[in-house]
Amino acid sequence: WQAIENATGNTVYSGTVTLNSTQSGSTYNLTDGARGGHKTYNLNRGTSGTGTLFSGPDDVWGNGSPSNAESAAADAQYGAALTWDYYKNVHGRTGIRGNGVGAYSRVHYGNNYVNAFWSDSCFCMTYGDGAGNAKPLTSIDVAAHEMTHGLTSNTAGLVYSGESGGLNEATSDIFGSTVEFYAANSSDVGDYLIGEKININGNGTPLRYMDKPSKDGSSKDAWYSGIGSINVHYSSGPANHFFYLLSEGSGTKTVNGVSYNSPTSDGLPVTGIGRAKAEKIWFRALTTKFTSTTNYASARTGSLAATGELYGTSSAEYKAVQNAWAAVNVGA
Ligand code: ASN
Ligand code: ZN
Ligand code: CA
Repeated sequence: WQAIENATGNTVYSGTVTLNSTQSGSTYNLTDGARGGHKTYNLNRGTSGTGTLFSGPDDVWGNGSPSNAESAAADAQYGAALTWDYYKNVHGRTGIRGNGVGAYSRVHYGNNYVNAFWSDSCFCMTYGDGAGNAKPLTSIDVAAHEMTHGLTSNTAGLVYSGESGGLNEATSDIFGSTVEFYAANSSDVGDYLIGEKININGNGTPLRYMDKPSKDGSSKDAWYSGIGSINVHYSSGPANHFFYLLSEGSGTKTVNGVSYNSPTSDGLPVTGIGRAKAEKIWFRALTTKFTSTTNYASARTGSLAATGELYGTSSAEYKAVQNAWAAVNVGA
């Protein structure tokens, strides 16, 4: 076979994109030879096994409509490629395990399945097609969220319950958003919302909001004693909120046309240091400070240690990390 680097993907969410494929005789396969051999398979509504590798006589994948089985595959392959590129180019990590080996994606899982998930056992991501008005779960932020669960498993190993579970979920939302910003194509300008394109609620609202997590009706804006006993997708709130505040600061702000209004639990303003520094801090904390049992208090000390190494303990960045944690009620 030979690697082809100008395949066309007509995605559901990201418009027309360039993908990589491989060619074997007259057949093209959705295999990305430049990114660890990452592949996308069709489960064709099944719920087990690997499915069938997307392949065909032309190198055009999908037509943009979810009714074409290849369209969601193009999104999944694109999201995985962007996530690979983001970790490699921004954080110097090649592949989820840092060893250059790709994972794989499975699309069209089950019937009316409104979720997506990472599995450590298959080292793969799986996407449902949604139900009712909900669309395939293959937007970039969701793809990067799921793939980041693989990264977390292979680094800090944050246990998926209690406060560490909330931090695990927040890590996936944080990098889900930063990958979306990294994509920067005309369809994906980047925001601090999760799942705004998949219509998971049926009314066009996102799944989660990082500027003010409680906007979803369930997530918490700030830490409290006992937050470790709620669903990890809601106890993620304070860390998502921390990351937004650290990046953009408190109060009102418009980024890429999206308006945010981020409160602080201590009533004191936070001045943001920009997403480029905030993502460096969180990645360094995740990969060198956090452990399986890290809770909110130790996420604070771990992120401060990472910040001290990157920018010094007398830096404006260090002060901003202290202030952003205080603003979500995680104190000294
Ligand atoms: N999509 C969900 C998540 O990544 C699946 C789950 O609950 N594990 O968190
Ligand atoms: Zn998750
Ligand atoms: Ca988003």
